[in-house]
Amino acid sequence: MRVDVVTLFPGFVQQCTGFGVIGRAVERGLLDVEAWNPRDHAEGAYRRVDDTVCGGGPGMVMLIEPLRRALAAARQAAAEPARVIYLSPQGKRLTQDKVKELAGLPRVILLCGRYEGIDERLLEHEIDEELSIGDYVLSGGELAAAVLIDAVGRLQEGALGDSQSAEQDSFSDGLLDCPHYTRPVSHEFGDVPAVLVSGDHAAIDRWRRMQSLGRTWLKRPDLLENVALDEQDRRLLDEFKREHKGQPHEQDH
Ligand code: 4GT
Repeated sequence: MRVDVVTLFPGFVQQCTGFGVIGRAVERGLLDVEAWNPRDHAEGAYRRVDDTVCGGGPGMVMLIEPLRRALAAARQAAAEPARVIYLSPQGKRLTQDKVKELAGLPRVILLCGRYEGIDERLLEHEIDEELSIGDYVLSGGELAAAVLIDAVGRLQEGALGDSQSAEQDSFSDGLLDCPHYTRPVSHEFGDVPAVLVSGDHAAIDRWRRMQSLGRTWLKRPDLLENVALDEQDRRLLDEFKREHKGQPHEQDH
């Protein structure tokens, strides 16, 4: 998959994709991340990319033309059609379902805003989709772009060492992940749950499913409204709730 990022800080985006799973995906050619700087497409000795807000008020707004030309250069750099995405707090929330959809595309172009944002007319003419990574304000779209690249990059075929690890992620089936343990089995902080060292794989699968259901019920009950639980799931969740009775809740709801 190819990701082009239109940003005033190309170095920031490149640095963000140099480590761990994503760094390896880039090295293996599973993911190609290219950055385009609107300043390289700006005019005049000062290469202006912004101007004052029409109507008055504080801050600056990114100019149409440098962005338009940077976007055109990015589009022309590869043959595949690209979905153009603007990252902003006004966008639809990025979810794992959306991440899966984007990970299946050959190409996306991410537009990063700075200052007060981008002239609305450029967005109306050039943007296919507007996405937000959450209900908070950042000083620029670059971190949001890096989040999106990480989330879609790790889903590229061959990016994760264990082919199963993406399917076991939180949210991949609409539920939170189960707890994980490693050695030592016995520790001052407590023991690893006995079932996990029992060698009984069916029992381990059941326990993990029960923990996923139970933790989702405890920590993110809103997620449970959007998953269809079968008979077995309902039994496991009921069992979790029974065992959980009397224990302190980790979060109020
Ligand atoms: C938040 C998000 C984002 C910003 C988000 C335009 C100028 C937007 C600064 C930019 N803040 N971008 N993508 N929650 N700030 O996704």
